[in-house]
Amino acid sequence: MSGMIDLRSDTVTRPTLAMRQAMFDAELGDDVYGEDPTVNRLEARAAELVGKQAALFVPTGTMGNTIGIKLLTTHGQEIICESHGHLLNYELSMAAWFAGCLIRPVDTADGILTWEKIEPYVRPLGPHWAQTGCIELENTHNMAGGTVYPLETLDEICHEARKRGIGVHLDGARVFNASVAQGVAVSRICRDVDTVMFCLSKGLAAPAGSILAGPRDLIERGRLYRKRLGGGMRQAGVLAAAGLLAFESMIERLADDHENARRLADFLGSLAGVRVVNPQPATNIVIFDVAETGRTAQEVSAALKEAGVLMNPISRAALRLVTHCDFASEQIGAVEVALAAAVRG
Ligand code: TLP
Repeated sequence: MSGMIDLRSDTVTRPTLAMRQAMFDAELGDDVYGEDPTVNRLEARAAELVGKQAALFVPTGTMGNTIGIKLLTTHGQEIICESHGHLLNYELSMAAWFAGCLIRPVDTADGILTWEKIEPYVRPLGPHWAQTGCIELENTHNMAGGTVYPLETLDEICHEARKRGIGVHLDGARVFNASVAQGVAVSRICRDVDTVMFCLSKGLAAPAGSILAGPRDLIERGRLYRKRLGGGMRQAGVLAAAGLLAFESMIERLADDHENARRLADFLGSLAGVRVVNPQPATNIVIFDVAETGRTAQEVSAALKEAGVLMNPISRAALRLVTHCDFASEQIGAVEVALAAAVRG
């Protein structure tokens, strides 16, 4: 919202001027015929970045996850997913609706699954059980506070899953944040997963669009699912142009967002009654609990709004703040003043 400091999400980022110019100049065609040169370039570059054979431009992260899960499962199977995962909690049960699968949630303290935690939930088909169809991982993990998978943990999960013929889908909505935080290429993070979705419209600041990438045969089937879901976007090159520019100009600067999140987490930790769930944020998300202040998260959010700062409550006790390119370090002082007053009541 204009005039406000908006920390509700990195989805609120607007395209840069250079992106708008690139959108204006984009060479276009009908993408349902495969004839939009800008979409074709975006898909090729995206596949290269994540180290997969092929990529598909989809309108949203939700559609990318929906198709990714569909490609790795058959009706009546189970999907292993961390219990605070986006797939389970924020995607209108698309895994059930479209893929016909049940999500088997696994609890963790920090959003990061390990093979040790997953293994007890892996099921063969039996007289009482649905078979595990795939494992879904979220990196970074949104509701755990932008936490990042250690590479060895990812590698072990993928290795054990592959041995058992179970696919792994990565919800990498913010995988570029993970890559910058770890100082490793996105292709290394995605090396052993079967399919990966990432968003152009979050920290990378494109106006819309996500990518689903994986083996060529799966992505070709995915193209048909995209059409079924109403995602054939015709001259989508206007959007793809912004995505292509995002790859060049918006990735390295994510480190600034991480630094701003760390500074805000430090400040929150100094406020009486506030417990920061992730006191050392690895990326751009901070979750904090205000129960001890005697105020609800909704009350704190409303008080912040009065002071010109937007943050979303994510439960009765907790709020989430997300830093991004439309939030500058010069604005941290104003946010701190608003936070101190809002939690004091
Ligand atoms: N996340 C949004 C909300 O839906 C919560 C946000 O503000 O963070 N995977 C992950 C990990 C996400 O965080 C999101 C969006 C998605 C998938 C879905 O992307 P879209 O909104 O493009 O469908």
